Amino acid sequence: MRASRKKSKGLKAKGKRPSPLAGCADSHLTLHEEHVSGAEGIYPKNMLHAIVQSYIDRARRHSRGKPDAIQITVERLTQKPRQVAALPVVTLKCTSPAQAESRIRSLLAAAGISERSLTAALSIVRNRPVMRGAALVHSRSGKRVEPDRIRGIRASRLGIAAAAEKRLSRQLSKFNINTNTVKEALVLASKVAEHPDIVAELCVSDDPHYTTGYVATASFGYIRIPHIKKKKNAAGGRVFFLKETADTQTVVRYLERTPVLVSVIQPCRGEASLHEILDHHQ
Ligand code: PML
Repeated sequence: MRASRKKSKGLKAKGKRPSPLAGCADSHLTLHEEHVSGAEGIYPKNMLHAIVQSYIDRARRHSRGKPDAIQITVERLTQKPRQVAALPVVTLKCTSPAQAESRIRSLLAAAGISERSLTAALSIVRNRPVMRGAALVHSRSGKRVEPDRIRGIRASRLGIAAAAEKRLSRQLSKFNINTNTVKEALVLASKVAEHPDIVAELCVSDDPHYTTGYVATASFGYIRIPHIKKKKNAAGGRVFFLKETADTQTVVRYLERTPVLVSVIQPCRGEASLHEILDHHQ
């Protein structure tokens, strides 16, 4: 599901022109539209009607406001989804964007990401316009290798099995974080981390009111980072760090085309300090 809205006339009234990149990042958007919300999943055929209805309801009551258009695409999978486990979830103790940056540096360095790659990634998630998809950055050289820097890579064909979602909801409820935003980000991060050539992911939401981001790796799990940015900041994005030896096309095909279904849930923890997370990992 993709919901979009015509851009407000405010831009014109102030004599501003939209950035030549704004709105082009999503292939479904024109220069005059902006993204409101999006979601996807993998479901059995008999749930189709209920799911389409629930996506329409979600699109109509998103915190970013009412959409002018809701597009829903239904696709039959021709390949059985690969079943994977969700990454374990933990929330890093963090009280400010400055602390978040220093902790992200420590976590990503421990995951094998070089200073140069980290600098490239931070500039991607802080700059405007926001890419709709993710950037691919080599984990040592910091080289960007996504084929289209405006569109980026859209991790797609992913979902969570109904029983696993119930278990996940129960776990997340213990820590008051049982929301679609957390569950969907976790499903995406779990698909991404499953690829042997992806070393880590950094994500900052571009929602100006959502200030929790995450770092995810196969071995650390899904580490939520509160206060990753200041409120009202609409910058954000995703960076997938690749091994230098990765074949970019193969990774992109996996991310965009291979169906992956989360069917196992690992234990979730509450808050932990950086040291607890690093020690837990050893
Ligand atoms: C997004 O999809 O916009 C990013 C969501 C990040 C969720 C982080 C969390 O709260 O776990």
